[in-house]
Amino acid sequence: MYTDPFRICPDLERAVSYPYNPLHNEVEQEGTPVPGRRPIKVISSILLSGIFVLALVMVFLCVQRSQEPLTDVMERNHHHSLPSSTPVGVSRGVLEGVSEKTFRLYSNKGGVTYPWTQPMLSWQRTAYHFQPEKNWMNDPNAPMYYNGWYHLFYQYNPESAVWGNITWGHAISKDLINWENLPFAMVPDEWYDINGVWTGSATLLPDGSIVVLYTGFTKDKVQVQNLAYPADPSDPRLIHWVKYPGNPILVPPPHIRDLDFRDPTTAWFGPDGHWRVAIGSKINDTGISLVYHTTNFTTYELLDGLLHAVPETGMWECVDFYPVSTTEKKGLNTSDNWPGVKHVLKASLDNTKIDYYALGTYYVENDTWIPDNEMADVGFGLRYDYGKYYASKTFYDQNKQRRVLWGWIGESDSEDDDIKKGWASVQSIPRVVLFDQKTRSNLLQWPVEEVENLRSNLKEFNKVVVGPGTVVPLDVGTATQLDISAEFEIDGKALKGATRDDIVGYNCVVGGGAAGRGTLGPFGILVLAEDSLAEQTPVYFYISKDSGGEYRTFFCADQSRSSLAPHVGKFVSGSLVPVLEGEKLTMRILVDHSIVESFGQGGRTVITSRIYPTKAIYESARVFLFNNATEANVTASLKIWQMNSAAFINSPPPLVSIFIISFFYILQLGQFPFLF
Ligand code: DQQ
Repeated sequence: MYTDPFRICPDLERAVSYPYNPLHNEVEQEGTPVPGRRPIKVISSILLSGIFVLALVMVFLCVQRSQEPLTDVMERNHHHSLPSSTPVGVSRGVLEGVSEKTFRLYSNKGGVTYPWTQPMLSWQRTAYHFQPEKNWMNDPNAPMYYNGWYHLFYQYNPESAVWGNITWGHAISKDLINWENLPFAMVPDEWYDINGVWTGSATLLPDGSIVVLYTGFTKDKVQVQNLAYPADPSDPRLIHWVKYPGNPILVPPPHIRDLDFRDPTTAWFGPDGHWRVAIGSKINDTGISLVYHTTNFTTYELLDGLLHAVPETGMWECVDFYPVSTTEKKGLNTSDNWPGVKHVLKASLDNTKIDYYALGTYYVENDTWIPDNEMADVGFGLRYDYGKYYASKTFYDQNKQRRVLWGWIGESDSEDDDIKKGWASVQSIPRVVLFDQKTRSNLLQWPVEEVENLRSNLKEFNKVVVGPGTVVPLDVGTATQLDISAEFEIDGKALKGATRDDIVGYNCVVGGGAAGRGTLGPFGILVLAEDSLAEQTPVYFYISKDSGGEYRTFFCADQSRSSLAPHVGKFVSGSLVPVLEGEKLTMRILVDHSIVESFGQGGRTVITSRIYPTKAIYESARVFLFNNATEANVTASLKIWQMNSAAFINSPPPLVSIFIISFFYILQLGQFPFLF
């Protein structure tokens, strides 16, 4: 059975002796071959050998493809161009009523903005983040675990590296890290989604069946909600999908504009026997979440009240709503609700392209949600990620009792550059989400444990002292695929002596980045830095005192010197990070070519940086410790692993599948499926 593509190679090793043993034994035991069976044996041997050789070749090709040098993939993509009617650099998505999909800052310059070479662009492609082989991708859709496989669907443009023609791409994985790409799950081919099969979510019903609700953009440019389900639920790979013939199942209600009604959530079940689904919208400039009740997923009742609304936050895209346990370190199913459970409400803000969340209490009797802290309501308070991260979605992984968060990491280079490299966007490393039982005021996000299987060649650095205004190179070899875990202690005398004035009013964005010097920071790690430090991406802490004399710690990432190319996004991002009494300062950084995901204090504050170096690439990329504080010594201990590349294979064509299936059938049962 072709069930686990990532174990193809070990199985091939076993195959060398196993299929031929029974024939050999039969002759040995009985002395002479069985009369009358020789023709079948001959035919089957020839067939088996043929299949074996073909399967070997196909598997080899399949695996080869996944390991194909990226420059070759680039070469193939290089000739790809936009449909002639699609000018480069125009706004994308806004006319259709969704958030801007182009990085506008540098996309309307009318030409390639930097003399990128193919090796430079090839290097940008990630090695262990999920991305399709080519073209445009945005939101993660309907993530789920079903019959042994993790499924990820994603917004995809099969024709180009810019947003448009939105189709559902589909990939499956055994471990959320190594992926097999499958045929498109849904394409825009019905009047109710002909202008785009937009974002949606999956709900696993108690009887094991799956329903998917998604937004379709109709032929008349109206956002409607549609229902879809697997054509063959016994297929764990869920290859074929059926759109419900009665679609659309929801159209915008009278008080909602046609362009402000999208992205249905995973449904949750209430004690009254009704399922609830939330859908994002806005009224004037107030972002809202509508709630519908249903018992059958084909007919719905809109509630008069709203789950929640926040003035001046604009359209809410990709609303997510789920419970978190305040007592246990495990995830909850979306319908779980009992005393002590808190609910997370997340909205992706069309106006700012930021994912905001808040913790609060859900009242199932009237389907409303109230934030714990009104001053930090959705749209004003906590963000999942202070870098490039949008349109995220969680799912409950019943396989490991955890809630897993996916997020779309878009580009911050120009469209011309995306077209040249042939692809745009990646998905973040999936993160486990937990309520922070220590602070009780934020979530913790942490890369799924499976990513640690890619670790190799650990290098440890113990108690390295970094003096004020110095950098210390860390010899880790090639530094473009790393998992870095670091701990920092700051000189206690300097900490005590810090005056309030020289550090007051600090925040990551206006604090001068990693070059702005205070008594107690910044200090941290330079990743993707080349020897002269002309290109570097600092990830760092900065400690300040607030007006009451309390220490406040910031966790920041500075992209301002990340690239010598002028026309790419160079932001300084980050935020406050809670540090409790007795805690050391800790950070974890995943470096994967042009993506750097940084987790401060166990995932209390997270920053994703999308960077485009020109020199700090391949063997020239290095790692340094740095301390730009004026007075404090910092002591750092680090573990740094090289990260292997994940496998990403494309689904073999049907004929190849037959050979491979036959091959594995023979391996497992010792006989050819069609002859005996
Ligand atoms: N992306 C989808 C919409 C969603 C937006 C369209 C968020 O359904 O609102 O590609 O990025």
